[in-house]
Amino acid sequence: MTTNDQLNIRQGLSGSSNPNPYSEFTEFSRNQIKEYNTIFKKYDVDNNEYIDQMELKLMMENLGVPQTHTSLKAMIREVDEDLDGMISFREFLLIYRKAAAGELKEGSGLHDLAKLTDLNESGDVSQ
Ligand SMILES: [Ca+2]
Ligand SMILES: [Ca+2]
Repeated sequence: MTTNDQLNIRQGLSGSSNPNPYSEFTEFSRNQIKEYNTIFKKYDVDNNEYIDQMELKLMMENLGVPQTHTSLKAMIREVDEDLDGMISFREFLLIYRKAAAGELKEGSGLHDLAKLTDLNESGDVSQ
């Protein structure tokens, strides 16, 4: 394998240009990914396929856990792998991956977000 191949593979894994959440996030069922997408779309108010800071603010208010400006920025930074300051659907799924792996701090914004939008096994919102 050449260095170039390895580079291509790495870009394929972390690139967001043509994400296929079903093959990347194999720990989630198709149903779960669909439900997460429904949640994502619900809060992507301007429909540009990114949740920006303002939309995240509204989302957290809607979930009953309003966040400060600083906290919103920190939440985005934690999953913003392409550093565009917004959360793509792929990055949105990272929140749930981190939550499942226990990587989110209890009481942090992302922890609350994942908990409040958690799905049960059939893929429905559990609350
Ligand atoms: Ca948006
Ligand atoms: Ca991003």
